[in-house]
Parts: sequence; structure tokens; C-alpha cells
Amino acid sequence: QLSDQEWKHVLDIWAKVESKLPEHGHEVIIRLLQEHPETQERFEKFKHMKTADEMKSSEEMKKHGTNVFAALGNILKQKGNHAEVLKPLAESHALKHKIPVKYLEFISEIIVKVIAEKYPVDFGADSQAAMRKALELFRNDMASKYKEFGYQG
Ligand code: HE6
Repeated sequence: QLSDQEWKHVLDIWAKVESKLPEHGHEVIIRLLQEHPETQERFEKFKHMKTADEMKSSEEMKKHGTNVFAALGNILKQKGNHAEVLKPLAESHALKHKIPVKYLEFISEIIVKVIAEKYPVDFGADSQAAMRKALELFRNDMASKYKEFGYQG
């Protein structure tokens, strides 16, 4: 679990992320698919795309990035009491999309990297450490829900 101070770091930086939520979400998805091409195969709607430019100009991918970041923001705002909001996400990612925990690690690293690039002044070492911890908590709880749904992740 995170301290009050750590949650404050997480939610303060997230408030900045929200000022450009669709753009940042879009960028994170593009980088996930570019840096880890095996993740692209999981997306029926994106697996045909060949270049980063194609991804950048895709309104559908931007919409997906927006959805992912909106869901993540909703989870972070629960400050760890996220069981209720996590459940449907764990269910769809375990049973429908079959997304291993490893892929959740990939996206977590990219999220931290992208925020650090966009907000170098506001996202210092303490904030980065707090965000890493929050994303780790998210992944751990996704992993245990996965197991409840019979997916080993
Ligand atoms: Fe996924 N996702 N996702 N996801 N997702 C989502 C929220 C996916 C995610 C990590 C999703 C994924 C593959 C996510 C997905 C659909 C992730 C929402 C709200 C929706 C939706 O409602 O459409 C994280 C951290 C969060 C918060 C991979 C790979 C990773 C790493 C689909 C293939 C697929 C889909 O719709 O097909």
C-alpha cells in the first residue's frame, strides 16, 4: 500500500496528465505497440497497422488511448480501494483479451517514461517512485483477480 504522501504525488501528476489525456493515452498505446510488437497482435482493430505514422493519425487508436487512460485514472483515484473498478477490467483482460501480467508491466514502464518526458519538472524522483508503486499495486491486484478468473496471466 501507499502512504498519503505517495498517493498525493500520484494524483497531483495525474491531474496534469488529464489536461491532455487523449494525447498522452494515444502516445502510450503507440509506444507499447512499437516497443513490444507482440502486444499489437492482441488488437483485432490495430494489428493490421504497419507504421508509427499510421498509428499517429488513427483516431480510433486515440480513442482507445483515451479509454485506457480514463480507466487508469479512475483506478488511481480510488487510492488502492479499487476492487470494484478493477474487477470488470481484470475479467475482460483475462478472459477476453488474454493480456499477460508481463504486458501490464510493459505499459507501466511506458506510462512512467512518457509522463517523465512530458512533465520533467513536476514528475521528480519521489513522484516517479510513487507512480511506480501505484502501478505495481494495480498489477498485483490484476494478477490476483486473473487467478480468480482462472487465468494464470
Ligand atoms: Fe486494455 N483496455 N488496458 N490492454 N485492451 C482498457 C484498459 C487490450 C490496459 C492494458 C481495453 C491491452 C489490450 C486498460 C483492450 C481494451 C492493456 C479498456 C478501458 C479497454 C476497453 O474498454 O476497450 C490497462 C493498463 C488499462 C487501464 C494490453 C496489451 C495492455 C497492456 C483491448 C486487446 C485489448 C480490446 O478492446 O481489444
